[in-house]
Amino acid sequence: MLDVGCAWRWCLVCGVAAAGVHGALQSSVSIGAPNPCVVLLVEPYIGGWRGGPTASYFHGTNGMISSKGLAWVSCRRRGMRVPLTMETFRRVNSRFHTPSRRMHPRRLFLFTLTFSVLVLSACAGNGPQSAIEPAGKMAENIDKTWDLVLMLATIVFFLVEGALVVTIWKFRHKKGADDVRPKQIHGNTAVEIAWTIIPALILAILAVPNVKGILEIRTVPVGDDVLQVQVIGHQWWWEFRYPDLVDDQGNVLVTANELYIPEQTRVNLSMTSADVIHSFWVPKLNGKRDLVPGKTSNLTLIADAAQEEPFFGQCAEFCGLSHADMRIKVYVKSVADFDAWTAAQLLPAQIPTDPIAKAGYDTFVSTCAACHAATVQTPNGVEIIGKPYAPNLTHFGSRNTFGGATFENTTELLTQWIHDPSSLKPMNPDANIIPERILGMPSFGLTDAAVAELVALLEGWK
Ligand code: HEC
Ligand SMILES: [Cu+2]
Repeated sequence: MLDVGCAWRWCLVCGVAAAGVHGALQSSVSIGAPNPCVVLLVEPYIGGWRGGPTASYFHGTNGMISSKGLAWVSCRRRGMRVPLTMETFRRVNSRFHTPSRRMHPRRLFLFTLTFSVLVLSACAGNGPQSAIEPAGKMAENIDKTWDLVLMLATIVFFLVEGALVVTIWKFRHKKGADDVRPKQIHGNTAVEIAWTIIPALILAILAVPNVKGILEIRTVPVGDDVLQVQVIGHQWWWEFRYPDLVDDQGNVLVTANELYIPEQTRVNLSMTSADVIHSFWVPKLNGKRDLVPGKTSNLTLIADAAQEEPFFGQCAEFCGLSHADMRIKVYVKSVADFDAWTAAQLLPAQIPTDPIAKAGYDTFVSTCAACHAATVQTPNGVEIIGKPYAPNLTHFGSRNTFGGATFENTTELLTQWIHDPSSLKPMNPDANIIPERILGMPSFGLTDAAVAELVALLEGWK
């Protein structure tokens, strides 16, 4: 709807954020009992306009100044409420700014700095995880709702801030009018009804696309053309299983952290967790949805078009130590490329003939298979070696990243990982009490040679 480019929209985001700050400020004043700290906090904010307007600001917002001209300010420090006269108020006021109307240089500098940072943020390059640049039908749905909210919020913002600025200017302190108090409008029924009804109407309008969108997002897609993917959240990596993509033995395609999907296809993610609550979030493709142990939740992805670069995402529900390193990459492929990827992933890994990699395979079976599984072509046929408590390594060499899609899959980083995984990613391997509940990969104190053998094995398992 508001198709005028990202930068313009970011300016408005800043504006809305400013409105939020203003709202917080105003409500801290109008809760009725600001303590002196709040008064001091408000002071620099409107200090440029001196005592009179400050007082009228208090008047206008909460009618705190009684008809006898007393303001009641609760003073926490003394544990009692003390009356504050207009006189005291002015004295407090005058301590915080010079008599001049001009802004204090330091305040002006801070104001300019903050404003410039906000404006310049509009020039930032497009973020890989930006929800306002949707690349799929579900995310577009959310983006449209956001546009509507933004538009209404912008109108409200300019109306409210405009009224505020006009009031502050029109009713500012005038020379020689020290004893004149502004007219009190507290308790005006018509005004109070109006500002109750207007927000209710705005929220009612917003509820329509919101509820519609939520229902659409929650609908589980059905049909033969739907690609089914099981997503299992683990501390701190993602397991992806494709129940309908199986090899000749019926072994399901399993991978980790990097999700491959075909373009323009409805993909149904059936999600659960092996341990704590996680949340799957790839902003350009859809909103976030929690993965709850013992429950299944669904999320639909429909990507517009294949592209070389993956879509970025991450766990969006705090899940412990390495939550920040629990990321996702979604690769959207053409249907043909996806089929080729599927066929390659369903092939078993080979036992290497090269002696170095073969030595690595022996270590894999003796040590690593306690947690990791791989589908291997053995002399007895295709077998699944190992346990499924950690990422499946059958085609580890074909992954671009590892460790929760956080580290580039380079020889150097893989070597460091196998030597001492916790040196790359914070984990709790000491808390691995039962095999089903793994909180990180331990360091096995392997020799440099043994690590190099394992690297040769894993890089060969494309
Ligand atoms: C006690 C269980 C356990 C054992 C034994 C174990 N690992 Fe791991 N490994 C893990 C866990 C858990 C992860 C996932 C860590 C994360 O990303 O949070 C992991 C991740 C990995 C990864 C990255 C996979 C990816 O795609 O993200 C590699 C590679 C790896 N391990 C190699 C090995 C090798 C080689 C051995 C044997 C020397 C081994 N592991 C033994 C638990 C184990
Ligand atoms: Cu998580």
